Amino acid sequence: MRSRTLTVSAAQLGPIPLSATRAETLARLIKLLEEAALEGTQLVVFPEAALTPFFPHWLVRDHDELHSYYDKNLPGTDTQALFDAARELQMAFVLGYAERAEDNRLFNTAVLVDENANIIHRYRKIHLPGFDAVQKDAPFQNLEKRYFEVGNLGFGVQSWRKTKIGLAICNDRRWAETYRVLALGGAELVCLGYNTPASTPHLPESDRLVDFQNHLSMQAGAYQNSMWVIGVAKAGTEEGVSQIGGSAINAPSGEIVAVARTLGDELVTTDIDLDMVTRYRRDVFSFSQHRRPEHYRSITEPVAR
Ligand code: CDV
Repeated sequence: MRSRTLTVSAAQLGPIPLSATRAETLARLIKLLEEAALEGTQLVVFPEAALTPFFPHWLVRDHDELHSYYDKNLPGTDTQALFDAARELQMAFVLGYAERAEDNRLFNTAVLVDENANIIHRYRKIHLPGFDAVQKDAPFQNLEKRYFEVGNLGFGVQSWRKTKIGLAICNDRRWAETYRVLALGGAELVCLGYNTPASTPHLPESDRLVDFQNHLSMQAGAYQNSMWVIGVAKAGTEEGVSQIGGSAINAPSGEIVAVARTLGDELVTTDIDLDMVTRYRRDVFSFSQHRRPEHYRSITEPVAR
């Protein structure tokens, strides 16, 4: 029997400066789609907030400026070209962006768009890091809790080309629950984007570990849940904040099979064998045979000695 394979690309982006027009940013994304098409890619994954600079890194005082970072209609007049290019190339993609929902609520969102440019799945970020209030003396802010609501769609799974796909966004990748809930929903491939500063103002001891912890989270999630995980960075120095790269395609074995080498726009392409998910789930990670949720409880009282 032929194994199920997909050709996938992580489309890492370098920084998006405040001075960039939407047309300039879109041209970069379309160029990556075109490169991916030459490599025979079927699914391209773009980072978190791929249409704008990562504005939670500073306090935006001006109301109009703040609201210019959110997109209400997708595709809208200034994103249509990306959807048209993808349809032309018959390429599916995952795109992270700041969403103003129908009811004007604000979310950090990712969508899965099929090769005919139809949005077939939407995820709104659940684990929002950072603060609601400005942190005085911090070299940069993380105001995600100020600018976004906690996602209200749960961790859904969508079938596309016989593959069950789940989405997550940035900080979600550090939480075991993200992968486990998606795996319990049947996800075989998790696509996520991130904007991760190279330093952590409130935990400087972790600065030397930022790249390691990025890969550790995704490799562990992939292995412990027998899934493919594609993690894609917005990298480089954006408006004074240095962000890590390291976009990686992680196998159900926990291995990184392809990784970005730069901090700029870079395409990382590989074939992924989806039957590897089935093989791992039949063996060491057969949830039905070996997982024992009925025995999982916290011991809240100290054990008498
Ligand atoms: N955009 C993010 O969610 N970034 C967080 C940082 C702030 C720690 C991350 O987990 O990478």
